[in-house]
Amino acid sequence: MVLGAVPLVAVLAACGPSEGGAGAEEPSAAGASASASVISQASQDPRGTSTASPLPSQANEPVAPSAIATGLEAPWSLTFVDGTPLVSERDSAQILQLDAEGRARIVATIDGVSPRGEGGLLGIAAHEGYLYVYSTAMEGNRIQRFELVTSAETADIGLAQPETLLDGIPSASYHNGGRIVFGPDGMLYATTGDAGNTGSSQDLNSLAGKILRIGPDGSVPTDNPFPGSYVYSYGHRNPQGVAWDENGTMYASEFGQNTWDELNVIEAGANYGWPEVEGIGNREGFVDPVQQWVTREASPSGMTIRDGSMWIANLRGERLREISLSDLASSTEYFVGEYGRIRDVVTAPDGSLWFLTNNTDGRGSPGADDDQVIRFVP
Ligand SMILES: [Ca+2]
Repeated sequence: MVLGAVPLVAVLAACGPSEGGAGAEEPSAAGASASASVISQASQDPRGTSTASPLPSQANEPVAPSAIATGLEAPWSLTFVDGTPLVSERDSAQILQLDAEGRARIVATIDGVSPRGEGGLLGIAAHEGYLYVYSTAMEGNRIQRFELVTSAETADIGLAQPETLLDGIPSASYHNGGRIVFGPDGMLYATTGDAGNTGSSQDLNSLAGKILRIGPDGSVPTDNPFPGSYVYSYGHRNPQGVAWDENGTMYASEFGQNTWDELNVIEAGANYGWPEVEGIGNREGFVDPVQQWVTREASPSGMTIRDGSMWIANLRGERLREISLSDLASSTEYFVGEYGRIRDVVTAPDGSLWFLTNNTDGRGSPGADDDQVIRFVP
């Protein structure tokens, strides 16, 4: 564990453009990712620190996008601990704490992470004094929690010893799911991918291709839809975003294969169709998505709900998408092609939206400041 503050180093010589092959979280992407080097005007410091001003106390008025931090490597997930942002990096397996000047301090490197392809250190979620972590280990994907230890003097955040809550979730180079979010019911929800074995998604005895519901201590909740099982919903291919509205309705984003990416309303015990159906299929026994997109314009990952709308980050589609909760069948697009690939979007404690670019994940064309954390108020 490194305790000193370290400035972020811009990724100047990262990998060039490459595309996922068939079976990747995104389909073979001919023509994808045309321009990924447009950099926010707010981030000109060559050391990678940002000129973003301290956060305002409210976020009622629109604020143009500005970089909170730059020079991250394949950042995957963002969460706040008492207002302090933490970011996970997929391949370095590091948890980073961002300060108001955009500098990143290494909170911890998660032991036993085995990055390969789309696997590595993926989702993080802070909840009641713990940081929950989803990562790919040699033996599969796992969910661990670490007690958060914050220095009273420096406000530096640290992690205590890991407690493994669930392991052996099928993993592969492709389709690891990986988003973990606490629901309004106080339970931890985790998205898992089919790990390249499409038959797993319909197999209720497999944890692959599912949305799981887990007690904060790793127990199986007694009111889960399938007694004794973590499985909450099934028939998923590679879901990577979940969110709830004020009424407790749950939504999830999902990567399709070659044709349709999906937005689903998630109900306990329901079957979302994969691999029998991709997108809207009108087939009995399968719940159809409430909205679908062609994969080149989507590849949806993290999502959040703010002020009556959901916001979804899109990788190959290189855009944020806003969907009004009052009209789930239509959407509005933002920043198309401006920042490149986008992996996650969250609502900050002040009501602003923060998103993570993902041009260094092996499929993008990173600019000098990539990858970035961008803040704005719509
Ligand atoms: Ca489906």
